[in-house]
Amino acid sequence: MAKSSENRTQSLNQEQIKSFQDKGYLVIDRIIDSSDFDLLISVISDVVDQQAKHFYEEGRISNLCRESEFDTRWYEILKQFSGQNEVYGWHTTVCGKPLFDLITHDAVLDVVGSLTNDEIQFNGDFWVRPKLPSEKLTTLPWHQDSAYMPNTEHHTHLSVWMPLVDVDHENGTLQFLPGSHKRGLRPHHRIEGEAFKSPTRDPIVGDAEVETLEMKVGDLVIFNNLVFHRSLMNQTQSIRWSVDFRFSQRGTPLAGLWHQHIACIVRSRHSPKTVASWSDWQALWESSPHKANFLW
Ligand SMILES: O=C(O)CCC(=O)C(=O)O
Repeated sequence: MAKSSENRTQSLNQEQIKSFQDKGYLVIDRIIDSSDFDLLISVISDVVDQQAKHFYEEGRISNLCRESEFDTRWYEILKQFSGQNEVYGWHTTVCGKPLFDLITHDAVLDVVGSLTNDEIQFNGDFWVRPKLPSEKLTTLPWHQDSAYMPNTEHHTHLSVWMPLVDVDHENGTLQFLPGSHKRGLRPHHRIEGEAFKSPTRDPIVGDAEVETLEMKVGDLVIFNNLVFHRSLMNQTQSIRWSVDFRFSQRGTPLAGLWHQHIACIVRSRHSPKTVASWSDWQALWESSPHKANFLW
């Protein structure tokens, strides 16, 4: 993928690094040119198109909604038969070079590299999330990522989350509790009927500040595995699409993570020859259990 020359690819400055360390997350505005998402959006749109044709052939829908926009089509298709997302995130269906090009985008790696000494492993985890209007499945409770990723709490794991449409309080953006990572991993438990584990105790202590992110396409938020965050209900009539992936410093243990088979080095100043190309990663993907295990 041609990485737009207009991207302000740059390392984080000291102030940004300190803010990340203090708050556990950092938002960076306009770091990626919105056109750099075009190929991934095209992959997603193809999946939507294939699904629409499938539902049409099954007689479940009468309108393929071909004229609809990216941020409404999937919803308009599902609405015709009161359908819903079967999964909280798309994985196998969106895996390909456009996704890998975003994971290894210079601007993304410059940010991650500023926090990992420029020795970066992609830990294999990635999701494209279509958050539908009023959908419970994709509305995540307060959580720390380490509560969902066994044995990760003693190392830093970094999530990069990018909206594919502008996000705000109305359409299901993320909220963060600044500084909440400093208290370590809190106990989480599963509640009957809920897809995601929740903290056993409310993480909002006293009048703790909650930050609600407002982000445009091209902005990025990076957060660590211990900061409390959640994603709000989408109260609009369009879809909140986003993409996220996870990284850590080279050498950080990944044993036990379900996606460790597709982890790879994506930047290294010390051992540049170990950096995976698209074809290296494709080979890992092809021989991993993921292709067979994920319906989406
Ligand atoms: O995208 C979302 O709605 C939730 C993302 C999230 O909570 C996470 O990546 O940990």
